[in-house]
Amino acid sequence: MDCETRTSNTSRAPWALLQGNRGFSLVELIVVMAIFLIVIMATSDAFNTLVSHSIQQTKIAESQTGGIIGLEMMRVDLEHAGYGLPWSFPITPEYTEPDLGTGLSDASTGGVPRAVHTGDNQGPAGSDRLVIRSTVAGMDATAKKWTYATYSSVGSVLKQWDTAEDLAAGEKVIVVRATNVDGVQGKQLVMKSATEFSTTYPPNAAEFRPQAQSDLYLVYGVHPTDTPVRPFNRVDYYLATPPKVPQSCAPNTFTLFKGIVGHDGDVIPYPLLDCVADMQVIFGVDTSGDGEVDMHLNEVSTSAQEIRDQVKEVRVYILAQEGKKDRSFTYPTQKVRVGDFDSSLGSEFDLAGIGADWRNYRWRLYTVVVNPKNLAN
Ligand SMILES: [Ca+2]
Ligand SMILES: [Ca+2]
Repeated sequence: MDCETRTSNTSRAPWALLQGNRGFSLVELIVVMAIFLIVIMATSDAFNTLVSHSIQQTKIAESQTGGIIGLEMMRVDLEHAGYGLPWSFPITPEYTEPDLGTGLSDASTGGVPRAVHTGDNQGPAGSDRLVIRSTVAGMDATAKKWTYATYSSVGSVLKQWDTAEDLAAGEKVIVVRATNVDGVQGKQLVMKSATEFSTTYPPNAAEFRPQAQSDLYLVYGVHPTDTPVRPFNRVDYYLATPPKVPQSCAPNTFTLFKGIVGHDGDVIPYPLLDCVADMQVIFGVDTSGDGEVDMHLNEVSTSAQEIRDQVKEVRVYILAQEGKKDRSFTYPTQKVRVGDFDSSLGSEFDLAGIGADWRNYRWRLYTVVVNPKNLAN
């Protein structure tokens, strides 16, 4: 009995069901297929929306340089901001920087060089001037070279890469001593005197050689021939009226320049983009020390160390004309936000300042967004 009951119990449910259903009718099949189709379409729609949203968000975070090489150069210089800069001096050096705007020279105080900052709204039409310091901020190959020296009882040992990247005899270098005190890293400039803060490769003078087994001296190329007048290189990005204004540019626009601040006292300007109405810089800073940006500012602190510790993001906004004047075209808005986040950041550019025909130009906002990786290295 037990056995029979069990058999009937186990057999009844599935068998009964199967016996009752000989198959699906065509109508049922169509209905089921229709439901499947709707479900697939709904999920793929949702999926597409998700994908396009995430692509948009990535784009927002990325730079929009429109393939303009000059803006790529700016991005690269910003990425290298701070590279090779000394963080401290054993004695106050006497170095020089030309006066290119209020508060833009670190030499006036013999100060530790700031990696990146701006002359906020100091340029033409209230534009910003962007200042970048590093050893690589130059156009020549020397500025991209570096090596390190370790102690030896018979003189220092200089690392050779055995490539074209090796520093050559006669190139001008600075030497920075890497320090680590209680786990806190530092980079102190090696100096002979207040005015002798650089040397010629190879750095064989006793003052520029490691003094002990534990010493690690970093050697950075600065200039191929000129004795550096400051222990770093510097480039500025700024708007100015070029010697010959392109005819197609709207009135009251400027050219974006990269200016290499030379060691001979000259600034060599390289034009990057014509017909620019405004350039604004915004900094994303981490004031709480958790690595995440918690504040955006028009200008950063005057302390080199705070800049090194807190600047996590540099955003540059450039409003420029695209193409020629077009009588048949009407630009929709008179005021353009050259900035982000809130109205106090960047500028609200009034195109009416360009002239009566501002509507007949196509205005485009370019953005360069960089997370500088060399500030604290
Ligand atoms: Ca500004
Ligand atoms: Ca934070």
